[in-house]
Amino acid sequence: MAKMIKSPNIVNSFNEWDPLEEIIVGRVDGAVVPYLTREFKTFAKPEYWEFFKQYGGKPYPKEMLNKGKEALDNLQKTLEDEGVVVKRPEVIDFSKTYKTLYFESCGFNSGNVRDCLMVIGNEIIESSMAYRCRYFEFEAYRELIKEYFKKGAKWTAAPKCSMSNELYDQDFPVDDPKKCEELILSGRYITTEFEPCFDAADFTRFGRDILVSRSLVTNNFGIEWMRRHLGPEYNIHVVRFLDNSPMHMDTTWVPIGEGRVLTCPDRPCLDKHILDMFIRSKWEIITPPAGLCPPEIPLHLTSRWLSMNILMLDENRVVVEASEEPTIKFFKNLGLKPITVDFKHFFPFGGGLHCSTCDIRRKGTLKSYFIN
Ligand code: ABU
Repeated sequence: MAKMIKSPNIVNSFNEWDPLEEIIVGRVDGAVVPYLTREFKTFAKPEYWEFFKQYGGKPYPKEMLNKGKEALDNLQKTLEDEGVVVKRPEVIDFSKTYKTLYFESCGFNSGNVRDCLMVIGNEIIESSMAYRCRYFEFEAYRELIKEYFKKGAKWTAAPKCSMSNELYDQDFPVDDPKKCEELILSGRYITTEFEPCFDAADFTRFGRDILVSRSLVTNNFGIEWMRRHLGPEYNIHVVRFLDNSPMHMDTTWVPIGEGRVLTCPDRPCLDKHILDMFIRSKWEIITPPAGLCPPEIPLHLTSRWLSMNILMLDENRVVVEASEEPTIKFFKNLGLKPITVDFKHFFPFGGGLHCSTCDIRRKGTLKSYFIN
């Protein structure tokens, strides 16, 4: 085995805004369109079901793929120009059909690193995930993780989901999106509590306090696993938002520095005790303008609020999609320096600037930002 050089803090990140030194930016090379399975109907936007019916199991159309790759390369260059070290995952073959004990699927893509990996301090945690087409996505990051481990990082893989039929509510009215929305608002989801499942992007890090939402892909079992795994050093706060399609917190409640958090006006926070915690601790809760998202960009899996799916380089610099003029102006008015990047062609692959990255190292230590 190669010699292990332990450099402390090769992996080090506790929040979303400390000065960024190193990051992983995803890839869409080899991306494959997921099949429109029962459970996937609740993840994909109904207006795009036809796309998934037509292309399910096939590579993404060439032009879409090339533009998606270019968007991620643009992000890499922008970050490097700002002095950030950028690492990219391995290219893996998502077109291979795989068969587990419980299901058969093709893959998807490794563009949305934020869902798969979470960094807490010097530990990299692989999510258990909940999409069958993402079952093997962790493979794309294993070479990088092994390197970080050899240099001293901690490495944990959360319990792998079986993703058997028991994980998905077999009575969920997947063909009736309106009914699904009503059920979701009443607290019933496509994912059951059969086994722990979570996407890392449902957790938002504020030092010792971590917020998490029950979503389509993160269940209470998964949240409890994380709570026990992280132990008493961290406070895990479960928070609810008014959201009929909850999927990741990074377009809903987004910290932009110590004491400032963005709130999506379409998805207000429903928990008074959480709002009180922010207000008591003198945090400003700020509403950003609506996302424009150019109409020619198909948002197969996401909302137009990808405009607030930004990446903080530190408390002054914010990476924003170049066409989101109102958001750019909004950040300037807050006294921040927007760093713009042409990134919109990544949106069809399921995320924005925050989704497509996972910060590996930020200069900072574990702190409390709240009076609990
Ligand atoms: N993966 C983040 C997408 C969330 C949204 O649709 O707003």
